[in-house]
Amino acid sequence: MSRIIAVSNRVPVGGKSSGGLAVGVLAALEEYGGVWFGWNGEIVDGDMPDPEIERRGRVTYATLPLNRQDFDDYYNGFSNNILWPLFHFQLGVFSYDRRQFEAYCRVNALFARKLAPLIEPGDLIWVHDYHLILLASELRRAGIEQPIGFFLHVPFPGVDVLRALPPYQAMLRGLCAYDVVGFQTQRDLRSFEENIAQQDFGDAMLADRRVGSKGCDVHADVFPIGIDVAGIKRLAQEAVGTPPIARMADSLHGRQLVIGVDRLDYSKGLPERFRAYERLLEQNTDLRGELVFMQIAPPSRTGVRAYVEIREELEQTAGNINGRYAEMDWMPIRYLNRKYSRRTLMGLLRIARVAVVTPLRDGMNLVAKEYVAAQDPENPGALVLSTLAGAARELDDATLVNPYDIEDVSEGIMQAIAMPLAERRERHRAMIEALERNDITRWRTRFVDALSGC
Ligand code: ADQ
Repeated sequence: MSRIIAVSNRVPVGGKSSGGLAVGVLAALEEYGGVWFGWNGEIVDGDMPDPEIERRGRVTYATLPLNRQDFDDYYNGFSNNILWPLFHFQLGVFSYDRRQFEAYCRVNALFARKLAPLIEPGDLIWVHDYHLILLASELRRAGIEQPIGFFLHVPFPGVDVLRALPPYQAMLRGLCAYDVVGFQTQRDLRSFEENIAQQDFGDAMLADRRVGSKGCDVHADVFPIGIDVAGIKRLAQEAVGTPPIARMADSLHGRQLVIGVDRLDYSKGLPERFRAYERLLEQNTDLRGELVFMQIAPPSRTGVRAYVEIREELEQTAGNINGRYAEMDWMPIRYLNRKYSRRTLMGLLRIARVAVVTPLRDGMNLVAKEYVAAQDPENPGALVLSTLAGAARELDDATLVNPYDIEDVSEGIMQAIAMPLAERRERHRAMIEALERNDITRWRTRFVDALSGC
């Protein structure tokens, strides 16, 4: 069995992470063992040193700090202020800075140089996400000949959107240097194919899962990320008896819990969601005092202005709604900006009667899947899910809503609250089956099989 060398921008060594990539990669690496290479979250003033190696169970972590300038320009700049909004169709947030692209190229090259000595014959290299699109070409330049695969956790934009990025050709060429390129949904794969076909690479061929043209020959396919269904079920069950979940359940005083769990990010549709909940209370006076909406949103990318702004907006909106509707013994919204252990989070999902997962765009969205897996099959809650999350493809038995349409989201929540037990059970059964068919093991196995077939 080959070793897997997973590479991602950020590696959360032994720490809690509220990011979907980390959850997926860790589950895959723990299963078969391997190396996880990337940034350790620290910032230094001098040059990037060689990676520190630390073994924990089946996973060897090889991590290094980022230089301050690279943190600003490669991480906050090109990755999170240029590629992230572009790939999430948020052109209003997107702005371009050539210096930041240069930093992106520099860090991809540096990562390749630091990683190359750790690679052994027979290894398979699996690169994750939009921060490292240029890594394969840099690794090839460093003499690495082993198969290299890339998985994009976020959506891939269509031709018209991607062309807003001045160096879009360099990014497409970067993707073509991989042996395997994986996407979350068919829609993303199609966008990639269209981009290649309309590129100036020469005549493009799209056949047999090979996307090819003069300058590109790559196995491109859809690998929707899954979850560890049985593990989450177990965690959620165990959590119910623990003090934090028991205290939380007590504090509801028999009211129904509506929950949202997302990194604090403008792509997650949080202001729209808050307003939809407000509309629900506005239009259904009988629900006032009967529901508690808890939104958990740990801050992320606090160095990027758009994230500071969305945080302020949410604090204000939550404050306004509470100010308008709260009673002495009832607070309509509980808004929490912190991380929780996986167990506590799964316990909270289990006791929630409704989950609202309404991103404006999302590659997949693991919280939607985790909510379904955490439910008691005898008395499951209902999921309100954005049609613009990749997860809507597999979870089409959720109550699907357009996240931009506040009325639609508000009606979706209402429908979920009122859903009869028999219908909740039926929908839950269908969704669990979909999750079990395509769990985290299948995601990893299919990708690694495709890579080892190269
Ligand atoms: P994210 O945008 O981070 O992931 P998501 O898929 O929902 O979004 O994953 C978040 C993960 O973090 C979940 O496993 C969740 O349980 C956990 N989490 C969230 N809040 C937390 C908290 N307060 N404390 C602890 N844990 C918390 C990116 C893409 C997604 C894609 C994933 C995986 O943007 O579209 O689904 O990668 O590919």
